[in-house]
Amino acid sequence: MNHEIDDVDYVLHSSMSYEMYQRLMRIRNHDLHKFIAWVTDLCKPSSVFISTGSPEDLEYIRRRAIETGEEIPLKTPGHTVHFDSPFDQARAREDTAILLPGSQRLPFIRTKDRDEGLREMFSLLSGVMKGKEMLVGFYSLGPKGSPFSILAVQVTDSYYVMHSENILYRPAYDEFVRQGERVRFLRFIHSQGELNEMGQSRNIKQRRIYIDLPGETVYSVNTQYGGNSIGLKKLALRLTIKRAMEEGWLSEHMFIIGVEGPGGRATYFTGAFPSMSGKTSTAMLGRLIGDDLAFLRNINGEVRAVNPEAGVFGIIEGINLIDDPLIYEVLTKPGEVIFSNVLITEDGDVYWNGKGEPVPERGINYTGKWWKGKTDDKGNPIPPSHPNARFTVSLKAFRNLDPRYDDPNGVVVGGLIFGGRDPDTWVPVFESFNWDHGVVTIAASIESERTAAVIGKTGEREFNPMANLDFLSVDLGIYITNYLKFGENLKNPPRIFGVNYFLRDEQGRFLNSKEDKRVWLQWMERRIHNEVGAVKTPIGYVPRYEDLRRLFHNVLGRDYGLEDYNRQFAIRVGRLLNKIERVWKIYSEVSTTPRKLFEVLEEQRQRLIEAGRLYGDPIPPLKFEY
Ligand code: SPV
Ligand code: MN
Repeated sequence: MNHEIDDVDYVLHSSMSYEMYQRLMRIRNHDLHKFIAWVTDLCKPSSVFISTGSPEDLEYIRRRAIETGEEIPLKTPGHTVHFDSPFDQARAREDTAILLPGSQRLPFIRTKDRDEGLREMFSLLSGVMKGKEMLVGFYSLGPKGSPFSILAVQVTDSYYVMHSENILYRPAYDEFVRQGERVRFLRFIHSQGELNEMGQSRNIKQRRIYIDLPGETVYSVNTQYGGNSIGLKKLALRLTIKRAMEEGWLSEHMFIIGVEGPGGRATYFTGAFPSMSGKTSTAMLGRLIGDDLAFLRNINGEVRAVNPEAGVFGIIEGINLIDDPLIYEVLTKPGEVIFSNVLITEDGDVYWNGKGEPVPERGINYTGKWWKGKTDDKGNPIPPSHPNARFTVSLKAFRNLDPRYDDPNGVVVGGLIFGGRDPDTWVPVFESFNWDHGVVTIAASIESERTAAVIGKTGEREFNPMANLDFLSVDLGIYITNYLKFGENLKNPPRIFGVNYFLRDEQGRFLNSKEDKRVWLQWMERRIHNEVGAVKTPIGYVPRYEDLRRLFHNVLGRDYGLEDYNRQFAIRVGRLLNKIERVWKIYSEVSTTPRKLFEVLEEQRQRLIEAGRLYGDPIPPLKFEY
């Protein structure tokens, strides 16, 4: 099944105005023309808008988003709110699948027979845009004209989706025109489907997100939530991971930041964390390049990274003046911001959970009229804003934007950070012995408690290698093999660090305060420049007490007690061994797991057993050699 249509030119002519036709024809790429003709023929929109990304076109989309009610303007200039259905507030794992031929299956990945999936999708999309305008946008994932970059076309019937993409991605119509026949592009087709009286997707039961790897196309229907509908974000990630495997690079769910060290130098880090586990708040502590996605390539033996995005689709809950002053500023000053699933207050402002203001008595949220004490059908309280409520804003709005955020050559990565919500196993910060050790025992071993970023019960411990499991489109073993291989040809491989902000005591109290991560970042920065030593433990290098004491003093102006150090950085032998067992079991069920992974895990197991025999469990870090 492919995008074939008999008379491309006739279909294009008859479905759009002459001006729009000419815009499309300026891109001399027959594949593109065929594709647009095919989608038009399938979805049957009443008109087509081809966006060139010009200021007028961007303004048109903003205006239509408001006129159609997809967005509601607020009193602050540039601010709008979009509401998704109460049943469409997060990524829908159950409705998302990778289409594969026949009975092919991939461990941990929802797959579906390709023919069957396409048939179902085409029937859902058939005539779905009748009476609506179909929007076509052209974007570049990554800085334009960069060896990292990948071009993409979005087709949607939602002004909100296109408005979001105009903020989040680099417009690239001109690049399509320039490259013409040479363009190879990713394709995203989205329809919000039928809407209810609140303008929300009505047929959530028929929500489907299907990823077709051979056609490099993603289809998404009967959904509006950004993570399901904004093609270039998590849907593109499935396609770019596939390309990365074919071409030997890494397409990752990571932030990119520059951490300022002594003398104002910037050392660049990427960081992978499952959603809602401290990723954005960590990113804000550095000079921002990206908060969610990264392309990493080996360029002349160095790892370099770019952000495929140009904006932030961030979690808003808990953002307040004290904890996140930089984001708070962006969300409260005039300028283009789309809020989603927050509360609109009576005076046309927004309120979200944890904003640091008294909860309003009433307002409007994704459930319609809202008042304090409102409950759902089952009697559960409805909070003013959804825990996964978001904001969409350009990177350029941030004061801490790194000057090299759009550098076509990317930045040199000094360290990769991996973290999760782990109450009882990992220490707050540690460094692997080397690339392979880090890839296997840190990155590929992430376990994290589930959060509201995905539909389902929160709090369960989930395996989430590289914080990328939800987005994998290739066999996990092959993905890990590619990671290990990537490290082989590096002259000076980046360091790999694990962090854990969520360590708790027996009473469930956090062992660290929110700002401690500033110290961990500074420690990692010094490690990369070989300016601090470390304690060698069975799981890797752990900070020395005196270094942390100094850093706590310099960074936070606070004393750091030896007792805290011993508690936080104790090596929890039993729990670490249990973790190895769980991770081992998982990988042993994946037939493509590289042997190296088991070797590295086995070495770690032996080190832990030996240390446990010598020093007991847990082991205070001072027991180990300095
Ligand atoms: C995440 O949940 O990891 C996000 C938002 O960054 S979403 O687009 O839903 O994936
Ligand atoms: Mn994310």
